[in-house]
Amino acid sequence: MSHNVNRRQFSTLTGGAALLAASGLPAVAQTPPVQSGTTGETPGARGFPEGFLWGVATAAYQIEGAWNEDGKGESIWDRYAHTPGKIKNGDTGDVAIDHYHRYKEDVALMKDIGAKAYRFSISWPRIFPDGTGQLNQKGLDFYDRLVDELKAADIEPFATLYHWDLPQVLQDRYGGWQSAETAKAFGEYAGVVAKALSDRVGHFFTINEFKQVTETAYRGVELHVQGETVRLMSAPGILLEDGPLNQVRHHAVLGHGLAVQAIRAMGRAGTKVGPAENMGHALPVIDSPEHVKAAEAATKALNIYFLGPMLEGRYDEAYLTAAGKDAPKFTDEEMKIIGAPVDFVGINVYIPLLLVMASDEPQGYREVPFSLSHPKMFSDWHRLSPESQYWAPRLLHSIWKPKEIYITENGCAASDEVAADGNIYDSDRLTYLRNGMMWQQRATAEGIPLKGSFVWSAMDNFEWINGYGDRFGIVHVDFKTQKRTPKLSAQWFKEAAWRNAVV
Ligand code: PNW
Repeated sequence: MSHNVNRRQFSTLTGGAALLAASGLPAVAQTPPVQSGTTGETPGARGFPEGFLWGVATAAYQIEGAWNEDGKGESIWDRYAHTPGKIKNGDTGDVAIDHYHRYKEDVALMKDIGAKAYRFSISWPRIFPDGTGQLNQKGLDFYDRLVDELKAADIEPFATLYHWDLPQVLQDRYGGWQSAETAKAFGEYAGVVAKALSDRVGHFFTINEFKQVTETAYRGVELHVQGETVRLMSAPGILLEDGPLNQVRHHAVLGHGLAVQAIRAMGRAGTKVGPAENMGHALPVIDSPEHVKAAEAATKALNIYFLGPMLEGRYDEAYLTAAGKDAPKFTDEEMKIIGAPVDFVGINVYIPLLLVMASDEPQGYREVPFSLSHPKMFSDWHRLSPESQYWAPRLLHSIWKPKEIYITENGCAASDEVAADGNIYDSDRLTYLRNGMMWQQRATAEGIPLKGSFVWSAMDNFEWINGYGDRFGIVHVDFKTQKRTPKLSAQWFKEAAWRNAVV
């Protein structure tokens, strides 16, 4: 039986393949052992530039568990998930996938599936249980051990400083991002982490997805997919009017800028820093100059709150005028901080917000509706758009010309049935990733400085308000036993990373 042959062939592969071999998945016999510093053959047109980083990503609250261990303070997500009715099935991140205790096994798994880089996030309340002031050394030690483990496995660490788990004390004391005090505290925390880890961590992301930190957290966001309206809310779950909400947005980009400054001041020389933003982008109906121009205008308009000010150091005049008395209050000095030069821009790419065509209207584009039958992935909100993996970096590049671009998240949830043989044949995720990477490959081939790409996610984890219902991992996690099993998509990832090409 080919199944057995593959297992036998697999066992001849060195080290890294062991876990995949144990899973007994078929059709991987040709997967060479992963050797550091070596690249596979690139099949012509589908190859990526040498050194392209094939990464996987996670975030602290979604994987770590150990929510109150080793001196960690409470975060707004601990509080939110502990509040009845907020999370599907009453799930919490108290244990999550127990990564805090299983990080060695998890790093070994990442090595097995051929990841060259790992984007993880640091839990602020582990480092500063009170938000500021007294450092919790035990919390910092965890990331120290994790980074050492990654370096030993030849996996490049990329650290996100804020992936939504604000120390609850800052929420209680200042109303969280409603106050500039939280932005200042974030800058201090960023400096301390950079000082401690930048001898080994060369890349820091400041804030993950500004929209979720601000709008979804302090207003809630409505999404319309296939005729259904989905309302998303995030911790702390506060409903603000327009003026205060704009101020929250302002404090988030201010926090980013203060963190950039602190990392430059406290980190090792050459440490790179940038945001990880879910960049709103528009797709042109057709790839022709007039429609692409329309997509540029629309994409610029979709980023007036965050990427615009961070990359230009100023707010869009039309935004300020339209907001009137609700416009954010700011100083020139703050705008300089917000616009502090970054080394790269990270973008999480999931869905296009608009489909547009050329227009003579002053705004420069006309919106075209997505049809009701436009396909979607497993998550309600997940409109299918492999081409976004090309258009998002391309539009980012044509509008703001950042030096380097990373796709900090790319992936999808899937139903992930466990087959009779114990494997997870996630054909939809595999197709999703393959097609997405085709489009990313096109971006690199056209000279867009896309340096690497992180699959969301390395492992199944706590999917915020959807709890453990939506699995995004390329490695399956049995949430009862904590057993990890690489899915079919992990084998695809391994082969693609090895070949440095779409396979
Ligand atoms: C991201 N949308 O959130 C987050 O950074 C991750 O923590 C999360 O697990 C992952 O994507 C999957 O949801 C998103 O509405 C939230 O388009 C909302 C959207 C996309 C991503």
